[in-house]
Amino acid sequence: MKQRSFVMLKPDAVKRRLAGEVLTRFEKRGLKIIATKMMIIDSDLAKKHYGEHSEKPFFKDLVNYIISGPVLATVIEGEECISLIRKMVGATNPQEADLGTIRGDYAIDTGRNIIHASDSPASAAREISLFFEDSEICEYTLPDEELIYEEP
Ligand code: IDP
Repeated sequence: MKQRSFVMLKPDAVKRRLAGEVLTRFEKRGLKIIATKMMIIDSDLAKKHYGEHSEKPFFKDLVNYIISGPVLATVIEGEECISLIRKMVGATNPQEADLGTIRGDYAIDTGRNIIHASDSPASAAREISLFFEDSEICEYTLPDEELIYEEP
């Protein structure tokens, strides 16, 4: 089933000039970028985005981290792409992330793990609508879909 995931390159990824390299991984996998924008999140949006963690001891640091510089908010589309992207991203703690995953290759600390990706269809829908208007999402067909999918 075709899905959309919300992916965000966090400020450490942008400042470390890793954003292009990470997005390239998704493109090379065959996934389709259908929206992207650089923005500096305000703390209201950060608190909404990470609302499920509001009672956690790291919440304040997490919000401060995510508003500390520009992020690249992105929507990616593809078959079953929510779990596929989570696999590509790797474990929350980069020390536990497999080599070959984004966090396993580029990050060391949980609190500087460079990327966010939706963990379920419900989170994806919520996060996409927090960050994007419908008019900012581009619907288009990739010319090589039959090379990526058995049944495009
Ligand atoms: P996820 O990003 O892999 O989905 P979540 O558990 O949803 O992981 O946590 C959201 C973000 O909060 C993590 O990506 C990480 O930046 C931060 N975080 C999670 N646990 C900790 C922690 O124990 N210390 C510091 N930051 C944490």
